[in-house]
This record gives sequence, structure tokens and C-alpha cells, in this order.
Amino acid sequence: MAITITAFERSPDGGKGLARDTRVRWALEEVGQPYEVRLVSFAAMKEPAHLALHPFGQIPTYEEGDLALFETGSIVLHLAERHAGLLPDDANARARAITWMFAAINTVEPPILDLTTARILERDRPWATERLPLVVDRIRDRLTQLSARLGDADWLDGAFSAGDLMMVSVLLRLRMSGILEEYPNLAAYVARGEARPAYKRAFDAQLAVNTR
Ligand SMILES: N[C@@H](CCC(=O)N[C@@H](CS)C(=O)NCC(=O)O)C(=O)O
Repeated sequence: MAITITAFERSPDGGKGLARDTRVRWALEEVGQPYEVRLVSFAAMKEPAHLALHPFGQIPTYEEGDLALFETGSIVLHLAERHAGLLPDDANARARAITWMFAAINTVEPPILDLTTARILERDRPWATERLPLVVDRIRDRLTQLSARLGDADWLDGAFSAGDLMMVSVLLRLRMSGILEEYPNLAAYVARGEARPAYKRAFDAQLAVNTR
């Protein structure tokens, strides 16, 4: 069944891997599924045709036959459950990998997203300079805990899984902040993710769209 995802026609980061279609492309590459990309403008994302696929008017979406999905966690889980390569066979290990997916998007990503909000959207607010250090502290709290759990392991729970794919994707957002480098094992973890051939193919495909 042909797979089509949506992505930004012009990504705000110029296609450097921060838009969330990257993690879906990465998962597709890891499981060896070919896919098409339909590029959408910011205006088109708010039109009825796209809202029928994504109620919040965002990218990415995922279409496969008569199945349409949104939310990257759900899309990556769908791929991981249907194709080999992203979830272990052992039932308990599988449940733990899925737990790391939720931890990435539910526990680690929110404070990281707050940093973008604080630095860009709230920059001109009178309280912005007071809020920013609080946001950074909350990120450091999470990274300290994650760093302690990862220790000197390559991946979060045994072999690379969809949990690592989501966690690395979330941590990548800190690339420009310098915060990740305060945690050498997490910086190395992210670098390991980025070094995977499947990630590189996903990154290159997204960059190609934005450098045409
Ligand atoms: N929780 C959603 C977030 C999706 C999301 O925020 N997408 C961004 C691009 S990375 C977007 O479409 N932003 C444009 C907008 O919200 O108008 C997911 O993981 O899929």
C-alpha cells in the first residue's frame, strides 16, 4: 500500500531536521518502506482538505490506503508495530520501548518546546528575561534524569528502538542551545542516532526539499 506523508513546503529551519516529518521519514527509512511526500504551505495546512487529515492544521500526516493518521508518536508506533526493526519481539521489552516513546513526547519534549516559545514567541514580553532561566532549569532537570538513566549505554533499553528514535528526535531540538553539550553521554547518544544511515537518508530528503 502506497504511503504518503505531508511536510512543509518551506520549513522554518530550512530543512535542518527540526520539522517533525523528520522522525516519520526516519522511521520509514528504518523499516525500509518507500513513501511519497506531499508538500503543504502554511496556508494550505489551515484549509479544509488538510484539516480533514489533521484537525490541528499541522504536519506531518500519514496516509496509507484508507488509513489517515496524525501525531508523530502514533505514526511511528503504527510503523513500528507493522514492520520489523523498531520494536523488540519480547513483549516486555516491546512495552518498555513504547514507554520510552511516550516519555520522549510527553515528558522530555514539552520543556524543550517551551524553550522555543520563550526564546522566539515570548521574546518581547516584559517577563521574558525572568521566565527563560526557569524554562532552561526545567530542561536541565529532565536531561539530568535522562542522562543518569542512559549512563554509558548506547540506547535506552538494549537495542535501538522506536523509543530511541523519538527520544533522539526530541533532543535534536536542543542542538542550537548548547544545553545538550552539558551532558556528554546525551550528546553522544544524539550523535549515534544522527549517524544511523536511515536518519541520514531522512535528513537528506528533507533538506533537499528546502534547498531546491
Ligand atoms: N504533536 C504533534 C505536533 C505537530 C507539530 O507541531 N507540527 C508543526 C511542525 S513540526 C506544525 O505543523 N506547525 C505549524 C502549525 O502549528 O501551524 C506531532 O507530534 O505530530
